[in-house]
Amino acid sequence: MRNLLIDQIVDDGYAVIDDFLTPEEVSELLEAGQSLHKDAPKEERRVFSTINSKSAQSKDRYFIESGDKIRYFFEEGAVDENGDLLVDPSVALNKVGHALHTDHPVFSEVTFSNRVKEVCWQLGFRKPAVAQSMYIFKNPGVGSEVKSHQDATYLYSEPSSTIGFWIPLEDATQQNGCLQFIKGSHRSGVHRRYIRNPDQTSEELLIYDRPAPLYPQSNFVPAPVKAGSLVLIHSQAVHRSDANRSNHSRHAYTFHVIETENCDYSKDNWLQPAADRPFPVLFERD
Ligand SMILES: O=C(O)CCC(=O)C(=O)O
Repeated sequence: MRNLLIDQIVDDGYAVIDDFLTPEEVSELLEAGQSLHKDAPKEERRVFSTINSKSAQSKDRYFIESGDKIRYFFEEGAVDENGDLLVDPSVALNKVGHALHTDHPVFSEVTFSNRVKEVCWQLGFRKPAVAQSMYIFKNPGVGSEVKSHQDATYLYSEPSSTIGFWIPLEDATQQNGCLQFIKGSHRSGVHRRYIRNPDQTSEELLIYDRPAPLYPQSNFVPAPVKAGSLVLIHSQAVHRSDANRSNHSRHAYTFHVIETENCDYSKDNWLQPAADRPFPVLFERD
């Protein structure tokens, strides 16, 4: 029997499942996400930007140590040079990561749900594990662009196995910055990697191994989706999202699943499991 989900990912590099979450689940996750800012730091606010290398997280231990914690990254336009907020705290965050799937009960429940396991099963995973999770805000006014990238740049494995699960909690439209893809780009290899800097004397903890490739905007197709849909993203699919130019927020919950059987997750990746906290496994196939 043909597996339509796999066919779509093989053809396009991504697939959409409508109505993956119930409206009640969407509301619960949205409410949890909207509350996250209450625990954000009130000083030493860290900015997350995929655009401006001056404020790049690569120089920041706060980012590299966030793999097994809940940490808060602000929008560049939300914080002044003294670290003071320029906008209301409820709309100031860019994202929260990278262990909501283990450390926050609401996000944990959906990540380890039978529905997610079923999708991983359908995709042919043998021993899938969740490497990281993020709540992405893209609030109106400050929600910034996410530059073109492949997830394999950050979560490289051999063979290529990572699948991104991206769930909008509000309708994602072209106006508020839905995902955009270069269809078929997942068949073009990994274009660059973001690795732990082998030069221990450098102040930069993380570096790109090559300059960013140029992807013409005309190659991208938008993927507007309703709240509660699931977008599955092949690790080599080139994707991006625009800044939010609407009056509506575009919150999303996302996590990444890797194969842990007969697959090498690179030791150079920025995200490494702590010695006492391996990436949690969803199931093991006999
Ligand atoms: O939410 C977005 O706008 C971008 C998310 C994304 O590209 C990712 O998680 O890899």
